[in-house]
Amino acid sequence: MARGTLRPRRRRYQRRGAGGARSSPGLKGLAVFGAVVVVVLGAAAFFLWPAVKPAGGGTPGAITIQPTMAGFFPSQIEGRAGEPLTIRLVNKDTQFHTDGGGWHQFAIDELRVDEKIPPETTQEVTFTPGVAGTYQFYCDVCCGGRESPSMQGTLVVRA
Ligand SMILES: [Cu+2]
Repeated sequence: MARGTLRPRRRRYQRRGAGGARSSPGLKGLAVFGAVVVVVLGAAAFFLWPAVKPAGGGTPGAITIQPTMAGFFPSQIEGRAGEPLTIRLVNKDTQFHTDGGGWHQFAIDELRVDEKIPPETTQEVTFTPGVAGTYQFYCDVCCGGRESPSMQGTLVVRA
């Protein structure tokens, strides 16, 4: 009984071995398919890269903030004392805004950060907060300026 079941199994194994010898056209097909996949993905990456890459090159690890007429998004960010912090400011407002002409600002008085962002541009600012604490950042060029509670945000710097 045991031998009876073993034999067909062995035969199946041998057939598979013969199939392996015949599989070279299949391998060639696979290689062609692989080459096509590489070319198609390469072309897709080539054409899509401008759409997905961060605007303006972009610093790795940068925190993206979008300043708008309604405030900063996000308005709460974090950093570490002694470590450089890069903020990427993405201003999507147009020059046709009557209040401030589409300009925004990212300023932190205590850290002497003062960046003004023209309409429809992306700008980065890098600074290193030396001391842990909570800092207010604000925009003073639109929507009632600095006193407007919506045009403020908080940077928490951890030790
Ligand atoms: Cu603003």
